[in-house]
Amino acid sequence: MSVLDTKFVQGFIRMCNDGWEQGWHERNGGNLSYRIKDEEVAEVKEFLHYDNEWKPIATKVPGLASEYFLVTGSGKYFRNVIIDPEDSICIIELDEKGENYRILWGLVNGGRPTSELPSHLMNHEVKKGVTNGAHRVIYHAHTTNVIALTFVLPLEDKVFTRELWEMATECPVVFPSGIGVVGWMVPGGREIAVATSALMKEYDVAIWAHHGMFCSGEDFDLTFGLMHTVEKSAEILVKMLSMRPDKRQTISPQNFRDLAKDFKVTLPEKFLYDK
Ligand code: 2HA
Ligand code: ZN
Repeated sequence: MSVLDTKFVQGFIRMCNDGWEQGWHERNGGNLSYRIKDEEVAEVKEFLHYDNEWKPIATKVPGLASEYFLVTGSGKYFRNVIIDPEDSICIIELDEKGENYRILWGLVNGGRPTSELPSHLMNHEVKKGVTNGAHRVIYHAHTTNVIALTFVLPLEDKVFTRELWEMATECPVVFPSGIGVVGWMVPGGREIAVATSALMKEYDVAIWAHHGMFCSGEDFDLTFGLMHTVEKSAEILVKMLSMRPDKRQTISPQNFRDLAKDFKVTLPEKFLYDK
């Protein structure tokens, strides 16, 4: 038994590789984090090293005090995670104030957790709160078609949500609360983390204009599936807009209401506006 043999670490590695194979992780693009369950911490505890120094997170996440996370490393390539996970990913622990972290395992050749750690942790803090602890995965990817759309659609939650819902019938069932959009901001810091985590109170998906996407979910399957569904919908929209600028026919607001009834989801009326 080792850290790498555990189911949660295997699931994390597989998700990194799945994202790489989708083409969402050029060079060191994208990052992934998982809030580890207590029983999973117990499984790996004997392999953790508690002698590394505490480092500032650059934001405060008191709601995550003393929690453990599995995260990708800053500057590491998703492409390499599957062949050398111990070099590419790490387990960190937060202090009892949620202001500092220390590395307990991984990044054996040095390095630090993802440059987007403030965004990941602030999103985790919000999602842990609003889902009663159910959400555990935060995923950032450079999804090509969603990025392309941020150059041509207005950067408004209601436009991205509605247009992406219209591109595939299952979309409103997969992301019924909709999608938030952050205008262009400098990545890597607290400011973009504050903006993103504010959207995560309402949505499971946040788009960073001209950069990529953040998704939140309960487990690796749901979170990868969410990213995949939104990006596939964006691909259909890009293809559609490439054929002609308007739609000859589409899914109507009433169609969405009928779907919501049968599939037992709540679709906020603010997205079902007349165009
Ligand atoms: O390079 O994706 O947003 C990692 C990133 C930064
Ligand atoms: Zn990025």
